[in-house]
Amino acid sequence: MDGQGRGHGRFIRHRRAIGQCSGGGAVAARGGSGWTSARGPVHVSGRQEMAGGGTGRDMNITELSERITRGDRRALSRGITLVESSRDDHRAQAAELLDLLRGSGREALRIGLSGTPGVGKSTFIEGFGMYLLDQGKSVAVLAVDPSSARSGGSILGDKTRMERLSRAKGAFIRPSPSQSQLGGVARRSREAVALCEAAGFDVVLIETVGVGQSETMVAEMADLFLLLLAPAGGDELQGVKRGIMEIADLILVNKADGDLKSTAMRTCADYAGALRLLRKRAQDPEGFPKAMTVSALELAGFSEAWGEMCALTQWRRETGHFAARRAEQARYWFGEEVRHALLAQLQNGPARQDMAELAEAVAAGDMAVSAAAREMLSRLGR
Ligand SMILES: Nc1nc2c(ncn2[C@@H]2O[C@H](COP(=O)(O)OP(=O)(O)O)[C@@H](O)[C@H]2O)c(=O)[nH]1
Ligand SMILES: [Mg+2]
Repeated sequence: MDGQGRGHGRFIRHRRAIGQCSGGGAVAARGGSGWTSARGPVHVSGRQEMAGGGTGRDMNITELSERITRGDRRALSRGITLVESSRDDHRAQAAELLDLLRGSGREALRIGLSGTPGVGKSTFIEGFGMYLLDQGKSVAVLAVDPSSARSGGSILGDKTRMERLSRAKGAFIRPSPSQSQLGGVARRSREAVALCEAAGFDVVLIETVGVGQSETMVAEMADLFLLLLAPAGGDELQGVKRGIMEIADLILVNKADGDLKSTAMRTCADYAGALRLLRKRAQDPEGFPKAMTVSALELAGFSEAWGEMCALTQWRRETGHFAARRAEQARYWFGEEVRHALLAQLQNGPARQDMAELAEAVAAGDMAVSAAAREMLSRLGR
């Protein structure tokens, strides 16, 4: 009861802060068109700077949030570094920052992009990113890469393939954080997406390598999920996991150029057929999910693909599926955060001692497993 009362008090204080912020945010958002001309130089950060960025513990979160809302790239980078940090004090600051920015009233189109290494993700992001800039959209690129701990960041390693985009005004590229645990990377990436959104980007591209769970996690933070595939013989169609097909909104068969073009068209037809066999999803209008061909190298098929993305997004907005999905995603990440925090609590601090103690009691036959587990949970609740 006591704890609840305290929590409620904090909630009210936060709401007041957000109320103030959303007023300012709305003004900033209206000035959004002005923001385009005020774009600063692109800041590509591969370095793990101190989350405080030199200001250390005195970093003013309110000021940081205001600077992010103004589209300040350095502030955005610093904010992302802060949310990626696992230090307890940084986590608290990150939570405060995200809570303040929640009131920005801005909404980017979040696009997840997945595909196996070599399929052309980096080439596609470079070309498609430039295409979007030409359409007057600002673009942020983030990566969720479970292997980044080993490879040192997929986007950073691929920067040569994103040379133009990384230098372009209106684009922001952020390499993946160097954490090894996928869940951790994904949770923080989702917060980085929120920061980019608050900074006023029109489109946030979230890249992930097609490894195990990472697509599911990216799909849980995206409004649209694109699966990039290579032209292939019929046999390889079986190689794409059904689960991944099921979360795709658009399958893009890349490399539809030169000698590969006819193979790409056949592959595309195969996938279109396979998509039709999947169970219909409520969030899709007739004809979706769809398979199309593109050539990231020749910059072909982008306007068609973007047209489909816009059509799908518009339909989902009008039918309420867009907002419903975001609400569902918020629920999902809340659950993830709590589950993770509980596990961390079990593994650290006094709970770890309690766990060991009760495990011993169980091993010695002094307590039943279920009774010991109940005892453990009640100790956690204290
Ligand atoms: N022919 C052709 N090659 C491409 C295309 N897109 C990418 N590639 C090539 O495929 C290779 C892998 O591309 P990359 O973008 O690094 O793939 P990633 O590993 O998915 O990021 C590179 O040699 C690219 O030049 C395309 O549309 N057509
Ligand atoms: Mg790449």
